[in-house]
Amino acid sequence: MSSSSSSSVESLILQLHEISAVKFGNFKLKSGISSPIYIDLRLIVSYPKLLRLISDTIISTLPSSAAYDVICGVPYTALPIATVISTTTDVPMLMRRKEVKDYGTSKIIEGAFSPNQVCLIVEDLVTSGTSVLETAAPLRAAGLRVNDVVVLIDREQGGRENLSANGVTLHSMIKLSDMVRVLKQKGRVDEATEATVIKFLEENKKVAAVPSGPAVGSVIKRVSYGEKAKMAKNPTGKKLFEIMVKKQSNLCLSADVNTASELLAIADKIGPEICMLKTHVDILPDFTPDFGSKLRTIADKHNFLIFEDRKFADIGNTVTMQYEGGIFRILEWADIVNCHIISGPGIVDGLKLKGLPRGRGLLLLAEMSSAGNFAKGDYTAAAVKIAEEHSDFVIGFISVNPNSWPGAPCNASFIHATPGVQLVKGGDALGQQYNTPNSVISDRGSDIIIVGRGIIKADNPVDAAKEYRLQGWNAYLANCK
Ligand code: S5P
Repeated sequence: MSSSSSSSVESLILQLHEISAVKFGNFKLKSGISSPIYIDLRLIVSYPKLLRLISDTIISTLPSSAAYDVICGVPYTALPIATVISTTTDVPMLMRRKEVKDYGTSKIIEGAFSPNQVCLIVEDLVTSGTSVLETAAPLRAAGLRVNDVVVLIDREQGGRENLSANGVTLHSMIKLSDMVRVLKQKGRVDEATEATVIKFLEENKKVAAVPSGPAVGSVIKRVSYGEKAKMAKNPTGKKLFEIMVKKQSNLCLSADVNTASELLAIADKIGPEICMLKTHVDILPDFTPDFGSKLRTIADKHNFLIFEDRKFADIGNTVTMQYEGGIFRILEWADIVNCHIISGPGIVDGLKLKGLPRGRGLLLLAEMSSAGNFAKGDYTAAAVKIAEEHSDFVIGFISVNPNSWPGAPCNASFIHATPGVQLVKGGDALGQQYNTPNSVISDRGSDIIIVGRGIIKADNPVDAAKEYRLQGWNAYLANCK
């Protein structure tokens, strides 16, 4: 770093201290740990000159290797910094939404860009790198390339390493240890405070790499998919876990498209990324009797299972006919179906009568993702009981938060598949509620993410599927050591 930039960094540190953006004491951080130093950069919007100095420092100290076409600030504190950099350098800016309300009409990334452009992420403070990764994911899913992030302050708690593991190079203007040294040199803090902060940084060099994961130390160690495969009693359940291990994918595509031909085309394109493909055949106007065998051929080619999301709900006798007969003949081609338990255990007996001899598997809807649904508490517990009584046929559950179930996690041979997944939290206009892949796999203890519109409606569904797959798999690995 040149002496002029190091003196501007020094002046930056002093000014941040003057406006109380840096405080010393005892503070509880988002991750749960207590810290002797606290940084709050939200205040900088009230100091335009300082905001300009931050932006100028960033621009002048970024190495030329960090070339970029657009910039994107991590919401919310870094947005004004990114805006000033953009207006100063004339490099266009993008904005990433934190929440998406209605997926049909709004996008996660706002602004004009073209695929393969390089996007520089701007962040105010990095601890573990969580927020940066949460911004990199939707940018990458939209087809942009993310190689670098520039951050005003690096807390030096594993962010650099975690980001690097995800292909992002961290450029920091100020390291926390340098900051406290400068403040000590300039007489702003005493020796004891400096020592406490340095000791804290030494002792907390690593914060979990997982985006928005549980606090360090509270990660629930999970049974690996390989172990689960060995424990599974049903051949389809076993096969599903084996495919997940082989393909390193816990992604299920919910192929909710308008026609059978579109479905077959997307199954072939996304097939390499998924362990399972979920269908709603009753929405396909061009369904023909050979649909099942065509989809089977694609499933065998790419090694994924077919899950018809039929949500049977009738009495045992009726569902045997619905499963086997009609124009769809689901039993012929679907490896897995699901059912509600509203009608009692007889529904499982009925489906099992037809499915078990064919080696098929069943998922019980133990919870639902939609707002105000009634599948909770005793209802969920009843689903677990029925599953345990039929573990030769029931392979697991449609669940939303299995870690919250009493006695969780229940019998590890069961699979948990969770719908309502998008790269950002939010929902649609009709009650659907979304959680992120990491929160579903890591915090909520599920095994499979079921993603529909997050992939189907993406500008580039293949890129989006790759991103979901990576996020789902990394979340699994982070919990499975
Ligand atoms: O509780 C549920 C159960 C299911 S199977 N909530 C759901 O959303 N689903 C299904 O998952 C739903 O029918 C749809 O096919 C998919 C979610 O699609 P997305 O577009 O919202 O990701």
